[in-house]
Amino acid sequence: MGLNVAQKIIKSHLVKGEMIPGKEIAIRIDRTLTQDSTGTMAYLQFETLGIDKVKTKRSVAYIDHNILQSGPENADDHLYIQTVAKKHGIYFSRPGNGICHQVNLERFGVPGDTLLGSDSHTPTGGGIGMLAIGAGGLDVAVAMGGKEYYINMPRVFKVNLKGRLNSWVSAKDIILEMLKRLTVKGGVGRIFEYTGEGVKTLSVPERATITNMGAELGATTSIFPSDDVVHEFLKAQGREKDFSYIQPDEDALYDDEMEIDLSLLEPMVACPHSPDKVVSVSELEGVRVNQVCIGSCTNSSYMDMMKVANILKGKIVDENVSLTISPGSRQVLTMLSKNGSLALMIEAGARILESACGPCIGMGQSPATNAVSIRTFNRNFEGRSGTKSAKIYLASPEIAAASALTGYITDPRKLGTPLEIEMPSKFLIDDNMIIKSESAQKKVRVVRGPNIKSFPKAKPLVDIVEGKALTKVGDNITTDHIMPSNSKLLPYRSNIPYLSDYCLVPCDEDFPKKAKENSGGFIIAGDNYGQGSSREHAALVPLYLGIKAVFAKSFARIHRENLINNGILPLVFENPKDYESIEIMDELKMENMLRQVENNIIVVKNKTKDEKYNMLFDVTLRQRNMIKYGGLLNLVKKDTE
Ligand code: MIC
Ligand code: SF4
Repeated sequence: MGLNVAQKIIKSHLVKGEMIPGKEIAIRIDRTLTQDSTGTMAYLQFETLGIDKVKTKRSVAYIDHNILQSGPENADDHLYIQTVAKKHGIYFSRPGNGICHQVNLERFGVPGDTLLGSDSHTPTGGGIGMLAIGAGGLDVAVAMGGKEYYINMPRVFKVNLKGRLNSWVSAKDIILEMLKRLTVKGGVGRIFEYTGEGVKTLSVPERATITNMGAELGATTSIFPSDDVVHEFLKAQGREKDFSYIQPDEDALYDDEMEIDLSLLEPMVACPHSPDKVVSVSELEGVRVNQVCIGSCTNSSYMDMMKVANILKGKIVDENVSLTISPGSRQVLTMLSKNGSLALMIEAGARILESACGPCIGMGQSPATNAVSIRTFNRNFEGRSGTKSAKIYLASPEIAAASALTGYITDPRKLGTPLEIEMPSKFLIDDNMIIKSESAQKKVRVVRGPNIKSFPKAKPLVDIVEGKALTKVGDNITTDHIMPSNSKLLPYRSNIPYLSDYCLVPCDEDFPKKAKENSGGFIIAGDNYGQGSSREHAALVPLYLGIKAVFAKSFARIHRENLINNGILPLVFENPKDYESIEIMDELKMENMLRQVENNIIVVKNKTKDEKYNMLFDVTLRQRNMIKYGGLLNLVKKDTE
């Protein structure tokens, strides 16, 4: 039987298990990436494993998120990461070198390899045929230690691309179409594999936009084949030796299938406050825009920036719009400055920001109260920009640039003659901002600033687990709700006690107080709880607050793994109606847990209402053990004893 691309890579990395959808498998991880907002915690966890040198083919630590230095905290974290990286043979991409996913694509990604990254947009690497998966920092730490990564074998979903995009329609519109059809939970347990004649019409950066934002579908990852287009891209990056063809077999089978006719797509926009609220741009024309932000790991490639420069050329940004542009990497920024395109942007009135995440994670450029901001980013969750009342729309660079000029959401097709931008046959290659530590350097002193606190550690399961239902939230709660991140909070990613005062505050202001007063308890949630980022802090902070279990209608993949890795029970209502019965401050109790934990159903008593609920605990043996022994670190230590 023929294999598809995802199955081929999984098969060649399979350490344990069978490739049967839903069954647990373990795969070898070739490469890892971390960024600074999840990295500090990941390296603190890595250090506890007591390993001298990372055991991967290549691990890279990037600095791209926490780049505002309004106090010593971020700079201290950077110094910690830089020194810990040097000590353990990890490459270090210095601040200014670019966004991890963009730099990874340019300089490190290898078709056919596996990559595990402590960032949910790690699947960007699928644009060159890597199996690239986002995970919590602890999973990445363990992979750096040479241990396999466990997932349930995903269903591989074939997305057959037909035809080619019309002028002014862009790769962003393909992924917005996917989100429109499948929603933010449509990808849970799936890998999206793009095939068909339309694939060869898409460049690597276009493919990477699609695989990047596949994270918003909740997918395990997304992947394109490695073909001549990838070959040309790697050649232009001076990395031809990293290339190999990876194509699906002719008789490859898929678990699901859909088709997108590229020629039928229109420019589209995702409306506030969810990436799946997608409408055609024509429905929004005339909406006044106050801010336009171009960049992020979704749309900051050289090709995207060149489109923007050409749209802005010789024009001036509308007087009511603030336009910011963050090129994705130093490579992109240098090329733009050398070929004069940067000048075109500056002349048009753009505010050029550092090559980093910037406004995407609320690190500056929060919009005005009630403002409308149109962004080329991938997430528009309420409050993520730093302004709760702001309305964030997501769109292609073409729509963003056109709207910056007119001051209204604008259909780029009105700009007239289509752009013709050539993919460079040679990118500018300069890796001087990457500190290449090839071997362990035991003598390096790891510098730990005063803001770096130890992280909470889970405890083994006890027989009676009880407490109050501290809060009850609705569907699609994001990790940005559970553990908000913005310029004020990101500096404290290595200080869990500090962060604990902000946990779930966007949903329930009193949650931290209630958790502290009651020595912990439970969270009651709707569908797709924990969607969005990979931040382990959304589990570590609840652990610190004494949260013992989350009762939800369903969970997002990475967050569920993070909960289990930290010994918190992710329980799913067998009967979703029970969600309605539980009220805030009801007293809940689970008895005989040392026995119950072996079952797929755990019985919960509501002492206040004298009711019982069946909660599904559908996990693998290994996950059961993590809950029993108190999380992944304890399990790994037990395994190596
Ligand atoms: C995000 O886009 O939400 C982030 C910030 O990159 C996160 C990581 C984090 O919270 O540090 C992600 O996507 O995983
Ligand atoms: Fe950075 Fe935004 Fe990409 Fe997250 S989504 S990695 S914050 S650019």
